[in-house]
Amino acid sequence: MSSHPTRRTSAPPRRSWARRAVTAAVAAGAITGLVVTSPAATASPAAPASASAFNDTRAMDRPTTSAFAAPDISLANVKSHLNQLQTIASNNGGNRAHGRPGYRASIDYIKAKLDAAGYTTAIQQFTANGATGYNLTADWPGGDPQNVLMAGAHLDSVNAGPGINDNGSGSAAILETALAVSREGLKPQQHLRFAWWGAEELGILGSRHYVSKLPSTERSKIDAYLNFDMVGSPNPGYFVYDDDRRVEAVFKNWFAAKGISTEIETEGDGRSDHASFKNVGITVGGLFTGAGRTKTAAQAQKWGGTAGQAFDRCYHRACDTISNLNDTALDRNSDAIAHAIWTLGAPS
Ligand code: DTR
Ligand code: ZN
Ligand code: CA
Ligand code: ZN
Repeated sequence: MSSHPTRRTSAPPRRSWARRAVTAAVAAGAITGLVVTSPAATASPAAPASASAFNDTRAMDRPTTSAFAAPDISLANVKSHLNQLQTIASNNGGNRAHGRPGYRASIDYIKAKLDAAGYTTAIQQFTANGATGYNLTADWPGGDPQNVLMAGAHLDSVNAGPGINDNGSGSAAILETALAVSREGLKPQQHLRFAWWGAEELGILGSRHYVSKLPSTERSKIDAYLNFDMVGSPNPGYFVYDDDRRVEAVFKNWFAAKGISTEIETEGDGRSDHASFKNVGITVGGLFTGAGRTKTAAQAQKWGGTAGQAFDRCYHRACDTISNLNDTALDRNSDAIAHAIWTLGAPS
């Protein structure tokens, strides 16, 4: 989506936990995060039931060790989902756009995977530009219903093409992360909710509809919304949303531990579904590998790739196909997403 929706003028009230957590995190030098590969592996007493991951600073200070690391997200599995989305587009007029059969088929593919993995799924319908749109939510049973961690990605493409990087990449990465939660039998403190949005390319309409229909009592339960829109660009950059220092640190520290430098996402405001949540005062974060902007020489020096060329030369074009990906970037971002879910979800 390239337009910029109107944004709130007054900064919405920030959660007190965010200030406490940021203070603690900054004092600790960095958030290393608590992650666990399975409930049995939890090596420490569970945090008090009332403490959510966001205000249990002990969890955030605990070192990330192999006993707590999120599982590796299989690049092969992520690409298998992307091959399915490519096939869906190829079988439905070449795209997965809002109002077209390829979009609904994409929703049905993802929903079936999540139903089989034990998620509680729901499809929310809405109308945009005279056509029916669909949002898919998937709740992982358990966790504190008063403290929800959301991760989302828009599933629609533009009409021009299959939208494999934009945004099959984000959709497939969070799908495989959700399936990993199920395979690991994760028991997070937070209640986990994953979401796939419709009609983002028309102006973040699906996520805007979802938030507009969410009662304020439900909105207040969402501790953070993490957005993943284009995470496998062929000439990739590594950008981290800079809306919340604590959430940003979870991502930045993960990349730094792998020797990968990141930049803050500067053009992101209003440019994707996180804006729907930020506009109502919900903490947001996310990752991005770049769209139509050109990679500078300095960026090519640190990230590789081609200076003077767009991060994604096929952005919003028919050539945004299964071959329009950088596997290393897709794999790294998929693993970073899992790390964030395990860390911010703070297994109990
Ligand atoms: N809005 C996305 C592409 C996009 C452009 N800039 C940003 C920044 C952060 C996230 C996404 C984007 C789209 O075309 O779907
Ligand atoms: Zn787009
Ligand atoms: Ca991986
Ligand atoms: Zn997008």
